[in-house]
Amino acid sequence: MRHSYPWSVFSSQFTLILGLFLFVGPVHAAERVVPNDPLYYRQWALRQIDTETAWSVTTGSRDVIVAIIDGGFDIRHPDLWSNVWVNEKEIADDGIDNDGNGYVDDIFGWNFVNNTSWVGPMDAFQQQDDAWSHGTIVASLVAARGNNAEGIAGVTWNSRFMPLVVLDGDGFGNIPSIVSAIRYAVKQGASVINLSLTGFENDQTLDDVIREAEAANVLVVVAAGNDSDQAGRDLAELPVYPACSANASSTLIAVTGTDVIDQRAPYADFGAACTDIAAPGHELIGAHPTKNARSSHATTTPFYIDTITGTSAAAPLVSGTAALIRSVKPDWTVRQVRDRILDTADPIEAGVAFGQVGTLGRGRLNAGRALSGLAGQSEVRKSQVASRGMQSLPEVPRWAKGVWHFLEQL
Ligand SMILES: [Ca+2]
Ligand SMILES: [Ca+2]
Ligand SMILES: [Ca+2]
Repeated sequence: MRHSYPWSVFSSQFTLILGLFLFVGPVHAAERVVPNDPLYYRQWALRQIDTETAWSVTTGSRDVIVAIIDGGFDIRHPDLWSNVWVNEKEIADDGIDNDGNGYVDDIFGWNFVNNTSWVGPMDAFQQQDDAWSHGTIVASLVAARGNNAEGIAGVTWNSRFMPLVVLDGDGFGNIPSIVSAIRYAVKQGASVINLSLTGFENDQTLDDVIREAEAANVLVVVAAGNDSDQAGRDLAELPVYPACSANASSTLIAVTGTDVIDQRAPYADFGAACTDIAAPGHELIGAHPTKNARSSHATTTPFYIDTITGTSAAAPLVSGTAALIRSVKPDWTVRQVRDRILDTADPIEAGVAFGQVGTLGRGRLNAGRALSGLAGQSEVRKSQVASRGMQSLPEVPRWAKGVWHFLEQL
């Protein structure tokens, strides 16, 4: 099984022009909530899905946990560390499985590749430098801490992510690891699972565990995958899993990618039977593993990277939106959350190439519409204004002070 590839690095010039365009763009209406994160102005994808309206309803509950089943994670990243799930029933580094869940010292999740408690970025042996950073990037798109005057904002600012490693440093993994990780996520209290990975094997055990997740009211969001061919893959001809699994039409949400003008992103797979929705998946900015997360990358690692392309980036936006919904509607079933996300998508068929109409799901994700009207907005907003300074949150640790921002050097 291989995670969704490729991410590609496009010319920085294009990205800069794009950022400038968005920076001078919309004036924010009063009911919108805008975070103070310095790189937020580059997060065109969040504007596209209208998270500012969604954030006027909720910026995410700490009680909602999104399991990110992916490659290794830099959980010490300054924009991630305060949103990492912690297994409070486990004692770190004592060699004992304190909570009796079968995993020794699983304080921050588990590495199912090496069967260890170390969930950090893993070594790449095939020099595919984007694979080792994949988990960090995906986690940040879902749940980078918002409004902390640092880096970017995740779709949910405050919900926590559970790091579960199933892909090695080259981006490869196997189904038993993924099945175990899904079971772990369900048992440890995740209510959303993000799978930014695909494979060609249609496996019954994977189908079964996704159904187990639904039975436990855990929503599974998956990437539709990318093809190395810029044209993307027609999933009707060559299906990938779990996007095209037997669960696809009811239990999980399979996500393809779109660009800034709501056309299918380069590389993004498509197909009526295997895609439920589209979300921005081209030239996104996300957190990148920090220098000390893996020493061999010490000279080449910015803290943020703005050339993330692929359905691996699109799926986390849906997972983050699901986390926001679950923050205000904790009692909703998987079906209710799924229907809400699909029913409130923006139609994009008009701009889709002839022959691909109907192959990008129900439309492009709109988090603002998905959240609108779900909670007593005035009360929620009042508490958000009060916490705007985020004084109650833990301080940025000493080691993370004075971080070097690649983008600010441009
Ligand atoms: Ca344990
Ligand atoms: Ca222990
Ligand atoms: Ca931030």
